[in-house]
Amino acid sequence: MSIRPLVILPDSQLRLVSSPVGEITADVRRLVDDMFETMYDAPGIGLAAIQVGVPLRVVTIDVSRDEDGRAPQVFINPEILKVSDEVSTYEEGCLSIPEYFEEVERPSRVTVRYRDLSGETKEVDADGILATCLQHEIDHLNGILFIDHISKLKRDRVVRKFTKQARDRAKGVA
Ligand code: GNR
Ligand code: NI
Repeated sequence: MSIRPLVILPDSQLRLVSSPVGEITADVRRLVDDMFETMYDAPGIGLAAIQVGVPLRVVTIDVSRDEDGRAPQVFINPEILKVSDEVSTYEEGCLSIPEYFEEVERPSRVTVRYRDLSGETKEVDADGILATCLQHEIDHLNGILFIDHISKLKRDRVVRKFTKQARDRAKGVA
């Protein structure tokens, strides 16, 4: 198991549409292990494979807030089948946009079909933070970031800030 480096805004990899997983190979299982290690280390409640530079439709989530009662969940090729009309607002963050948080409105409940690590097809009805997290992660698989759901003014501001940070780091400043 290893912690993999996170892909950070404005890296264009974050705009890729990830490809479906075919067979669940040893490489896919290793990717999932490393995603959990990377996610718990960060720490975060969810991670999409593209955030570690792998453009595959793989998501890890653990919304349990308890280090001793971990509840890791893997979603391979997840698809949203149904969303509620009711919406909820959560303050979202993203490991690819460190230390930036903003409120996002999304459907309160979603039905998601996915494959688990044994390749079995499953469905889950999610609400609360799991519903929000699943939508945030499935957006990543489609090259969409939570800042795409906020105002253009706020989005342009945060993209500019991260673009400058990347430029300064490349130049060896800060
Ligand atoms: O750790 C994370 N927290 C979070 C909080 C509110 C809504 C979504 C998230 S997901 C985020 C980790 C991440 O970037 N996943 O892609
Ligand atoms: Ni994210």
